[in-house]
Amino acid sequence: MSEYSVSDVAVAEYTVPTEQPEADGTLAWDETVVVVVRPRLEGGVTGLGFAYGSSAVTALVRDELAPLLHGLDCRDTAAAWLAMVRSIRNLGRPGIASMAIAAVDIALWDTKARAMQQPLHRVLGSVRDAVPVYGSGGFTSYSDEQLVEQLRGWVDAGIPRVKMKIGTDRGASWLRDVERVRTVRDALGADVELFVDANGAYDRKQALRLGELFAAEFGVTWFEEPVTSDDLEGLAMLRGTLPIDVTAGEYGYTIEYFEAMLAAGAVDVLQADVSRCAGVTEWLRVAGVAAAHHIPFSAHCGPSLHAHVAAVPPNLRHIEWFHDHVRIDSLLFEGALQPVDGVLRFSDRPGLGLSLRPDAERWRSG
Ligand code: SMN
Ligand code: MG
Repeated sequence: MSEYSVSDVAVAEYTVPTEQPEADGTLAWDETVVVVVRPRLEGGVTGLGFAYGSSAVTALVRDELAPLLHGLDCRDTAAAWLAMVRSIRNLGRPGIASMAIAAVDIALWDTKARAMQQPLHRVLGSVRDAVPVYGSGGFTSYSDEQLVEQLRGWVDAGIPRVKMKIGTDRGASWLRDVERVRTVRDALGADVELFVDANGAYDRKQALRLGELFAAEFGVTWFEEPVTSDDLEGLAMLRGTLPIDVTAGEYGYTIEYFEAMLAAGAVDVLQADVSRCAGVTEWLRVAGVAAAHHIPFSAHCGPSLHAHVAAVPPNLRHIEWFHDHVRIDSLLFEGALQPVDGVLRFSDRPGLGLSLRPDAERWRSG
């Protein structure tokens, strides 16, 4: 045992209701579950990492993964990651298991950096000292006034790119989508980069027609999940036809998933979520696979989880400043970075730089 050996792992679950019911094209929700993992070392250092998910993720972390860490050297993140992946073989890697591993892996990387008294991006070895963000929200459940107010708020705060949800009613209310995109473009002016996210709501030809319209009429430059991410052929057809970035990847949990998406020529920009694809360890590998295909890389949601790791890949384009997660960061943690002039710059705080707020207990759910 050494000062770097894990002596204990605290696991806690927090459930934070949304301010109002939210929806995109294919899902509605009114809360977010956050699973917080805090490894403590023999030398007294305590780290913090987390992932989003459900009580099933909490149970898997607490009952199956945390026990694997006892006595492990926190610097051996690759060994810990491998042990966790091997342990969940019969549970299946995608989905809950990958999210649970992510929470632990992120926490271990944070703990390692804290033990070294370094910000995580220093331990990882960054290529940039600032990471661009794009504002993301614009839920289909919003009124036009709420939609414009939210997106304009990010632009007024110096963020020159914003994303809104389309695909209303699983694509059935596409005329409403057109009017909402028109309303946003008219309100924000021509200089703002406007992204849209259909969450897989459209069929191929519908996505083709709407993508051409959004590009020609409203200067949309990013079309996320125009069809389901499972339709690699459809994504590749749209990518080959539309004059705007076709993007996907948020439902990638394994490196093989991302390679299949890239090999199919399905995206112009690959997205990956460190809280889903089994943590920092795998997210960086995925960035390398995207680079091998000469494809830009974008971090999905979780801005405080991605800030430091996003400093590393040369092919990184931006981080998603996702409304729900920005709000949760402010309610549960101290130390979350705030964008200035559309970028996140690092503090000298060790690790991810986060600490649990004393009043976070009000959201405790497990
Ligand atoms: C999204 C992310 C998280 C929750 C709901 C929807 C969306 C996005 O796909 O990319 O922001
Ligand atoms: Mg999305």
